[in-house]
Amino acid sequence: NGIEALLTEQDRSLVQQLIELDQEHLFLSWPPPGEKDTEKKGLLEQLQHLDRNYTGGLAAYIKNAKHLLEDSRSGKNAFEGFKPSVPDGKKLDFGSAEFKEFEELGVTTSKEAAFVLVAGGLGERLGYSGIKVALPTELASGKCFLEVYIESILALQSKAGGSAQLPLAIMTSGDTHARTEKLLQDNAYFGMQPGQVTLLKQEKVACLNDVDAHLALEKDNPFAVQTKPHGHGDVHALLHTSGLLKRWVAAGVRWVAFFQDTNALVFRGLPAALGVSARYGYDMNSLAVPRKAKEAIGGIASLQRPDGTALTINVEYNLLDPLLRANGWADGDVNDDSGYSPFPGNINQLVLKADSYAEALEKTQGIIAEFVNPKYKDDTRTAFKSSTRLECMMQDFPHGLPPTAAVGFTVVNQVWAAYSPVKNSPADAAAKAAGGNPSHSATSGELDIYRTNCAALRMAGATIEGPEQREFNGLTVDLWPRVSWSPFFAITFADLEAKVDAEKVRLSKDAALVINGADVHIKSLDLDGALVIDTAPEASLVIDGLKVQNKGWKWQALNPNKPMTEEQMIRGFLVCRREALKLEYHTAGSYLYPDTSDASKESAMSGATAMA
Ligand code: UGB
Repeated sequence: NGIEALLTEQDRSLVQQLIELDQEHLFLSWPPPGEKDTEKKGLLEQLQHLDRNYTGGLAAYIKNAKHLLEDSRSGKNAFEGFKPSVPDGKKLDFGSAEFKEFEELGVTTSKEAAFVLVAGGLGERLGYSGIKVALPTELASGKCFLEVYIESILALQSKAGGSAQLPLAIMTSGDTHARTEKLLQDNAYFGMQPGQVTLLKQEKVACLNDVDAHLALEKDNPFAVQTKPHGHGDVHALLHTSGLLKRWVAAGVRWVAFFQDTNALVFRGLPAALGVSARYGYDMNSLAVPRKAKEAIGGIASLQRPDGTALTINVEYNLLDPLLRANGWADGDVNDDSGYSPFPGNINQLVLKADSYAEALEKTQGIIAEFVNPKYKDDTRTAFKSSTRLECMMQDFPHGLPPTAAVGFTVVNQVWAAYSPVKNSPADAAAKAAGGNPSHSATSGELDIYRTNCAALRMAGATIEGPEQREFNGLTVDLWPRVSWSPFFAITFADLEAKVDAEKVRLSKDAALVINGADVHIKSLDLDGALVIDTAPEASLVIDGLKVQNKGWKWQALNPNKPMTEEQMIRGFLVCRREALKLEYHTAGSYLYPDTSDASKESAMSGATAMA
């Protein structure tokens, strides 16, 4: 039916291969030569594209799929014969002496670190139409996730000193690539050198119609194969096939730190995790959180294989309960006396040792532990409700490591301090909260930043009033004073303690404090209202004896009858900015505020404005 005439040499070999792999159905409905040739060409191009973007090509994809679909059909359990136990790792109290010690070690370690942000997912679950990294982390400063991440890396870079530029790779997808690139370009890469950032775009993979791994054509278009995302595990193959990881290792990178798209607090825990990796030489270290039993995050477990070797790995939440029950944990996935599951919660924030990582990718070509999760029509497990595809998860990387590898975790015991992602829509968040689980919503994501900052200030000795209990989007939440500081001001506890004489700081429960500047020292401050400090990198500001009382900023629940933005809607509040004192110093110099000396009164006062 006209296929011969259309084929290039390359097409010919791919089509031949596909026919040998029992995929003739892709071409059987083609009309005679001369009809629908453009559409036929389109399908051939798409097949070439799918072939190029999977390690080993479509032939390897179909072979892997047949194997995994057979395992799934026969009900083979991926963890069959594995005996779970609670793994070893480091548990740290946020702000403790030990935490600070690891944090400082992590700062030194970060000189040889590269960073990877996985940001290929869209915010469908969240009910947000934009890319998630463009969402504001909190409304006090209005900084978006990507800005906070990049500033955190730059803050670590400037603490490391020298001219080294810490590299950042961002995994995007067809859904997020163009908008991520534009966000970076429109904002001058948030201060990074453009060459410091590499975008790696993940491609979708072909869908499968049945247990024999026949590729699925679109329902309304027989000239297009259905495709779906392959999962965040693609990051490993992309770092390998792009050659980026090898270039990093050659340039002296020793650690690779991974993080997700909407966790503004990740850099509160990541330096300490880098320190733990360096101290214990972990090939893989998961920054983890205490996990509530049955919560929809995976549990990190140590699994003894039938051959006696052990594998420390995340067990996804739907598999943990049956695995535990099959191994003598009569009640399965339940909390222990601490009120949490004994298995630390995986949050996909990983620190990998670069050389063993590169070695593992060389061996596996970056294809690590794929799985398939078809929804079967009935118990015969032969037909699917809808097409499926192979998937992979970044946290499954230990499957690529030798049994001798050192795999550990770093738990920050205070669950709100290092993990509060923005994942769920208001309705889903309310349901999670009702079930006693963290809501992981835009509301909690913002309020946990204030809570963590207030906790850090309190630990340093400040008087922080509050919190006030409020209700937003049906969630009952603690609203702490709205404190936000730039990573350049403080990326570690030691920075905070060096810059704030906390015992002489008091914030009222309604205070809002935004610090946007590196060289700012607060010697004494009494704040009841809003204060915004904005200084250029060359300006040094000391605040001493400042008492602020103004109408401030109010976090107001939304009125459902009034227009609202998507960013406000997913939070359930808006900020009514009534009055603030704004201290702005945009030119080089040393400033004191308030400055009561006659000589500098004029220049100091010119930096301060009351904002309506
Ligand atoms: N992502 C991609 O970059 N590409 C993809 O194809 C898919 C996602 P989700 P998920 O922290 O609570 C994970 O969708 O997969 C990016 C862990 O598996 O937010 O449901 C995406 O942009 C789980 O064990 O999470 O669950 C985002 O940055 C638990 O740790 C990241 O991957 C859970 O996260 C995660 O994607 C959690």
